[in-house]
Amino acid sequence: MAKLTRRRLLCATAPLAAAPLGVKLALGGQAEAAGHDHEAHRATAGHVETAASGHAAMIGEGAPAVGGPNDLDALLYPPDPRPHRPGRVREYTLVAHDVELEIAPGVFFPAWTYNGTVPGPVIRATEDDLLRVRFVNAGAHPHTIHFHGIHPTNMDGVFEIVGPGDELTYEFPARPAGFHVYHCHATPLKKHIHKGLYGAFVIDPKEPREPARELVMVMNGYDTDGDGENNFYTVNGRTFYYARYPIRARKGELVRIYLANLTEFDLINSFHLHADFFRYQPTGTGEHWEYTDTVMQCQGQRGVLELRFAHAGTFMFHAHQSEFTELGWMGYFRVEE
Ligand SMILES: [Cu+2]
Repeated sequence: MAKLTRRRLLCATAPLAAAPLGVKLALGGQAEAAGHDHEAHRATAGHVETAASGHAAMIGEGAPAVGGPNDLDALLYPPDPRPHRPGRVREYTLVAHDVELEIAPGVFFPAWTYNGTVPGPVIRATEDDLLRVRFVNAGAHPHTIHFHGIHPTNMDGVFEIVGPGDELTYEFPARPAGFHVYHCHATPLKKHIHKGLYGAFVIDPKEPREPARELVMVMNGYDTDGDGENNFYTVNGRTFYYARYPIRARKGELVRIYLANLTEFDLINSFHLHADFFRYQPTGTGEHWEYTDTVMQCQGQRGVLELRFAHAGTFMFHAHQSEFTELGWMGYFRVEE
C-alpha cells in the first residue's frame, strides 16, 4: 500500500477535515488491535468535525484534549523567580523514563521523558546561581542533558553519554540571563529530541524583571507513525489542551510568556495572538524588543513575550502555520476585568 504522508494527506483534504484524518492516520496500525481504539478515534473525529461548524465548538468540552484542568500546571507556571544572591546553589533532579503518553484522545506516543512529561520540567535559576542538576538514566537508551548557555565543555552534555542505569551530575554557574532550553544530545539527535527529551530553562537577570503572571510554552510536534513527519502539534505536550482549559489572566496585568520551539522535522514553528499585541525579546537577552502579534522560531530558538491585555474576553492563540493549528497547536486566554 502506498504510504500516505501527512503532507499528501493535507493536500488532499479540506483544511478542517485534516485533523480527524490525522488522528485516523496516527491510529492506523493500532486500531485493529483493540476495539476501544475505534471508539477513541470516532470520539476524536466527532469533536473535530464539530469544529468545522465554528471555533466556538473548539472551546471547553468541544476541544479534543486529554486530561484534567490542572494536569499541565507544573509545565505552564514556572517556579517563582528569586532575587540575586551570590553563592546560592539551585538543585534539580531529572530522571529519564520511557513512558507511553496520551497526547490526543486515544493517541498514545512512546515517549522518552525527563521526569515523565513532555516537555520535561521547567528549570529556573538566577544568573550566577550555581546550578546542580543530577541526571539519572532510568530509560532503556543512552542519554544526556545538553543545556544552552555558557559552561565548561565537560558539562555540555555532548561527550559524556549516560547509559541506562547510570547517572551524572551537571554543575555550573547559570549564565547568561535569558530564556534557554535543554535537551538530550545523544545520537541520533533528532530521534532523541523528538521522542521528548527537552525542556525550558529560565535564567533570571540579577536586576529582576517586573513582577508578572508568568507562563511557559514549549512548542513541539509528534511523529506518531514513524515517517519522519509530525502528525500532531502542541504547546506543553497535549493537543488543544488550552482550548479545552483556557489560560486565565486579568485585563491590564503584565503577562510574560517564555516561548520555546523544540519541534523536530519542521524547520520553524510560530506563535500568533489574536486581538492584541505583545513585545518580544529574542532569547530573553539584550535591549531589543519587537512589537508584534506573530513571532516565528527555528528549532531551538526561544524568546520572552510580554503584554497587558487591553480588553477582557477570550483570545485565541495558535501557530500561524494553519496546518499546525488544525493538528493540535491552538488555545485560548480567558481574560477577566
Ligand atoms: Cu537521549
